[in-house]
Amino acid sequence: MIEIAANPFDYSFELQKTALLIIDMQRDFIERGGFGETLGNDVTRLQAIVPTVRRVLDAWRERGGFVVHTREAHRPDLSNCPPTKRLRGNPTLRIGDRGPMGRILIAGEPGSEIVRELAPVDGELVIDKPGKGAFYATALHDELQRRGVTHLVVMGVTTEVCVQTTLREANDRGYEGLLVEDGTESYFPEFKAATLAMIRAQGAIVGWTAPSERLIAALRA
Ligand code: C5J
Repeated sequence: MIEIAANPFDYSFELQKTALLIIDMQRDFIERGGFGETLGNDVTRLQAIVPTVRRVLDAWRERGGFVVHTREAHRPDLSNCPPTKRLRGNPTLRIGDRGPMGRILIAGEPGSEIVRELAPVDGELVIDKPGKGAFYATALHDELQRRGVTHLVVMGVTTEVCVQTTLREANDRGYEGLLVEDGTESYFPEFKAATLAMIRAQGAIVGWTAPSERLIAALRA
């Protein structure tokens, strides 16, 4: 059993029953010319967490833990992208439009790939998801159940959109979720802070949060 001092109280997990779930660390959100930037956001905020996510990933891999990566990626014919999602807001390029890294948020396009530093390796599961939550319209729950996973350690972007939605979906399905505080980021610092507070409020109503250094120290102890 691995135990870390987390918020609002200690979080314990068995490595064999826990997945490291890395949400949407894709070029489309993190690099210039992708979806995040077309919406008018400063992507450097998200780039800044890549080394931290990599440090946790390295420690997790060293212990032989199971890793799941998600990508927000739609079918090329957009049949799993509701028009309401595509038409929302006023981006310079919409989902499916061609940008500098290929078609925006479309599976198989360069922009939908996970950033090079965090690229999946053999044995890690990659889930393409059409929604914000990683459980919606994907095989994630079945894949986790098949492996006996009960706990999820979560990182990725963006904190208040796909990360928070996934943590709430996980909570409803009975998983114990921990969000790595400096392993997640938002284009809006105030939204990140509010999300961390909401997750751990009321006695971990959605889940726990903890800084990466505590998780890494516990993994390497
Ligand atoms: C967004 C995500 N922000 N991965 N997607 O649209 O959080």
